[in-house]
Amino acid sequence: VELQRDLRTALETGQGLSLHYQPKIDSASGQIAGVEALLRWQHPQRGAVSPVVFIPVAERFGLIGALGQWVIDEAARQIQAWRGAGLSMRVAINVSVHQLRQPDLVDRVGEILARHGVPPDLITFELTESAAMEDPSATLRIFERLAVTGVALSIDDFGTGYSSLSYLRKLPASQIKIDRSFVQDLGSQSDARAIVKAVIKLSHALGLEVVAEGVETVAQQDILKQLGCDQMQGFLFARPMPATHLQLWALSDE
Ligand code: G
Ligand code: G
Ligand code: NA
Ligand code: MN
Repeated sequence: VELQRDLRTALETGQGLSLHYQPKIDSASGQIAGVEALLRWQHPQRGAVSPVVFIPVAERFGLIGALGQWVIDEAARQIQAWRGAGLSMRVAINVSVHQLRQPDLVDRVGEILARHGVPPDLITFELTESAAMEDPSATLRIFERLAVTGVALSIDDFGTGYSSLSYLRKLPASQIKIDRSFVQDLGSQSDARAIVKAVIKLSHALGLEVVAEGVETVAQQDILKQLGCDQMQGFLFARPMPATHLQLWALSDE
């Protein structure tokens, strides 16, 4: 109860909420291909509270719509600030299935991007595979409407859900992210390698770009490169960081 009250206050004042950004690295060039925005909440008494804790609270108490909009708004503001500094950065935003169910989501996205003057192709929405599969036909309908606004769509934590080939083919997504559990086992378990290899082949056959998440070692990086993975993300390259750090990181990388 206390957390939801404090989260409500944070949303009203904007205090304590921020976005961190983790690079996605292009496998071929080694350059930054974009970033994933990750929400952070600094509670006035408790300190940092994980989104794993407060996002379910927001969902339970009807705050997820407002929280999700805060994230999109802040990401859009940041994209424009970076553009002003000569940095054109693609930003991926996580959305939960509760957010997708907000009837005005698509209109709000359009409104926020227009208000900030952000080109829609700089925005990607990430939805987990298991969330997408909760109600596949509803997800398909909303993805189709979102795609019309010009944003890109990505299937997160791929391999942990149970999507069928025919469903994947229908979704207007342009990217899948291989769940980090498979990446972790790449060096040690031959079945993980077989799965990742098959997922990359299948995704490419469907015209999808593949990102591996949770890359922590050079050995994992080498295998992923060899298997043709398009982009990588993980602590090997960079942790999620504040916008100012990301800007320095990205500009020094060029
Ligand atoms: O960055 P971290 O490990 O703390 O993220 C934990 C989880 O919270 C991840 O599953 C991540 O996708 C989720 N998460 C982070 N930011 C957001 C956000 O803005 N919206 C939603 N829905 N989930 C987020
Ligand atoms: O569920 P999602 O894929 O959005 O989760 C993002 C979370 O994964 C973030 O909280 C981020 O901190 C975490 N993360 C990013 N890279 C790595 C990594 O290399 N190893 C581990 N263990 N976690 C990572
Ligand atoms: Na994500
Ligand atoms: Mn993920």
